[in-house]
Amino acid sequence: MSPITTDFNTGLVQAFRKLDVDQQLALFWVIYTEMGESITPAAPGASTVSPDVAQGLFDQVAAMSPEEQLQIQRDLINQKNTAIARQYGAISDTTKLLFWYLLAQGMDEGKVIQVPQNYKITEEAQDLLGQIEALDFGEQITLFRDIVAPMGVDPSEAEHDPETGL
Ligand code: 45D
Repeated sequence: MSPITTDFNTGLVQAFRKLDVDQQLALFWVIYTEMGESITPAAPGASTVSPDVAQGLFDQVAAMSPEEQLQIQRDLINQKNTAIARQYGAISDTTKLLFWYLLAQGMDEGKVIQVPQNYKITEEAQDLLGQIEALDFGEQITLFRDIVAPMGVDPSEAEHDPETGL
């Protein structure tokens, strides 16, 4: 099933994807720091979310070294065919969002590698942040779902990667 991308944010999704991988991660982190408190993981009606699955995936990442944790996140964005990316690709879009939320919380708690203190987002990313801030909460959620949906790889469609053997 292909993700439903609403018209209002197609441009924003594309602009987000055009940033380089580290800028995408850094911007996503800034977004979390600004909206984190308004996210309620136990949101009612979140019928398509599987907390145990998101948690299981998070636990695997949390057990890795900081360098591996960063690599995993870059690989997800780059749709590299790895074991984690295949598990990620098989879960629902809202569960993917929950997984990113858990990662961000893990960063807060010192369980996941953190953004270096002096790391700056580019003017382009800053501009995009301003546009995202101008959306209402519901539109923002839809946008983030559209951003995280295609990350990872669909295990049934991924091409063989000689490097990972998958
Ligand atoms: O060294 O219906 C750099 C649910 C470079 C519930 C780096 C929800 C240099 C159900 C790359 C900067 C809660 C799921 C290092 C709804 C360098 C439901 C590292 C809503 C180390 C609606 C960068 C959920 C790193 C929502 C590690 C709205 C960056 C969730 C990592 C929103 C960034 C989640 C991360 C958001 C950002 C998560 C992990 C905004 C995560 C953001």
